[in-house]
Amino acid sequence: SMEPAMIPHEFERLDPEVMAARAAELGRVMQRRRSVRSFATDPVPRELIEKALLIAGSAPSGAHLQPWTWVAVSDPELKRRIREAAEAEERDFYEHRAPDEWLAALAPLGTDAVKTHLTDAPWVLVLFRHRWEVLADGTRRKNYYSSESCGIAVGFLLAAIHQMGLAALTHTPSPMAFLAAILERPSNEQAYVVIPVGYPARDAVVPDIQRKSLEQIVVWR
Ligand code: IYR
Repeated sequence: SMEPAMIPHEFERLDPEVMAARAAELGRVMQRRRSVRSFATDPVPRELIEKALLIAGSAPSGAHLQPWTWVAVSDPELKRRIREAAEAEERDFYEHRAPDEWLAALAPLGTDAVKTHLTDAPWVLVLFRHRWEVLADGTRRKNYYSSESCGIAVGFLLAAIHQMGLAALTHTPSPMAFLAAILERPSNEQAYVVIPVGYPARDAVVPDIQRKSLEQIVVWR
C-alpha cells in the first residue's frame, strides 16, 4: 500500500511566560462569552460569517472526513419559515413532551416556545451532520465519529464568533427534521444544531449563572 503523504509540522514553541499570558488573555475572553437569546436586527456582513465558518472548518474530525455542511441563512423568508416550524415543535415540547424534570432544569434559563432569535438574528447557521457520504458512483462511504466531529466544529465556531465580537446561541429544536426539508438537504445529512448569530439586542439580559471552578471539573491523578 502507498505511504501517506507527510510534511513537516511547522510548530513554534513559546516561552512559558508567553504561554501563560496567552492562556490568561484567551481565558478572559472566553469567560465573557454568553449564550444570547435576544438579538438586534442589525446586519452582519457575510464576510465576517465566512471567516467564522472557515475557523469552524478547521476543527479536527474523525479520519479527517469533515462530515459537515453549514447552511448560512440570511433570507428573511427562509428564517421566517424556520422560526414557524421550530416554534410548532417547541410548543409541543413545552406543553406536552417535556418531562417536568426537564422543564425544571430549563426554568433558570427562562426559555419558552417563542423563538424570536430565529428571525431577529441576521444570520441563522444550521449545521448538518453527514451520516454518510455519497460517492461519485452513487455508493455510500461511512463516516466516523460524525457527531463528535460536529460538536467540536460547533465549539470552534462559538469561540470564533465570540472572539470576533458577535453573539450566538446553540439552539436545538427537537425534532429537527423540518430543517432538512426547508433547506432541501440530501438524505445523508441530518440537522445537528441551529446557531443564530448577530449582535445582542440593546436590552438583552442573560441568566445569572456561575461556571464550575477548576476544582469542580478536574481530577488530577
Ligand atoms: N429545545 C428547547 C428546550 C431547550 C433545551 C435545552 I437542553 C436548553 O439548554 C434550552 C432549551 C428550546 O430551544 O427552548
